[in-house]
Amino acid sequence: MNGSLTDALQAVASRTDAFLDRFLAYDPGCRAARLFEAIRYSSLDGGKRIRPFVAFAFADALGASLPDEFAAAVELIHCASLIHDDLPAMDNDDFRRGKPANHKKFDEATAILAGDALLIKAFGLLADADTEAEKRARAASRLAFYAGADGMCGGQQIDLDHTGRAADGDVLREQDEKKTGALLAAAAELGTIAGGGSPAQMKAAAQYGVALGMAFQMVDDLLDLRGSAAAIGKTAGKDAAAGKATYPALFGADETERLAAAYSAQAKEALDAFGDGAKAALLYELTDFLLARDR
Ligand code: GRG
Repeated sequence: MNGSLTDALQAVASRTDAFLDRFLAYDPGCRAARLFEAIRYSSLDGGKRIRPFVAFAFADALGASLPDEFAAAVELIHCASLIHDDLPAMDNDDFRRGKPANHKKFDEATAILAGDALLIKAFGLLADADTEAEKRARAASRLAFYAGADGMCGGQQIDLDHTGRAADGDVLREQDEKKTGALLAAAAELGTIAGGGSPAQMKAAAQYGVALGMAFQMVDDLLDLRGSAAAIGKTAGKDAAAGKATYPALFGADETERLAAAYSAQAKEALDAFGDGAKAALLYELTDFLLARDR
């Protein structure tokens, strides 16, 4: 990946879109066409593709290429989580990525199935990835760990359990390390696996992902507080209305900004394990970019 960060992000987004467009092709005449349509609706067109970018960039930092399947698998899990997150039983949001949420465009049962199918497709991709069997198995194992009850699903449970109830900073930290940080850590680890990274680099990749996720979530909270729905692509001001514990509510907006910057710096420190910094330059830049984002 050469050129500026925005060019590199665009390149990964286009590459991921093209790969998923082929991978998710289907016969419109088949009886389950509505399910495929719902799957494509929430997987193509609209995401920033940050997780694929992180996976590609870690492989790149190790001088290796990443199988497209690794990047796509993490992104499909992310897409599945967004579909399920928007359901009435979860976060109950009518909009996502600037358009009606999956269950609004289709229906709840179809949205549940689309999320289910995407999760399964993600692991199918890893099993079939164009790389050595040992790397495929390790990638599947790490993604399962980070997406499941020890990671993202666990974080979502903590979130649900504390909605409308008091939550302190420790609760919020564990919630977001898991809910948002875990999948970014998975992306970083999968890139490191593809690049043949050392155990120390695997650990550093996880630290980068989790710290980036914490900063990301804090910025998300600030955007929810200050942003317009048009800018963030989903309902703004929803956290307060839903009685969610957020960093600005707990610590104030200024302190949340300071904490987000501190996590961002922590993510950069983890990159020391990847040499003098030149090879991981885009990963440094990504931390600043996400800190300053407005959508
Ligand atoms: C289906 C595996 C699975 C899990 C279900 C619903 C759920 C458990 C978890 C939800 C986790 C969740 C929605 C975390 C928030 C993560 C987050 C900050 C999303 C926004 O990410 P962006 O900004 O989105 O990268 P785009 O749209 O750009 O892809």
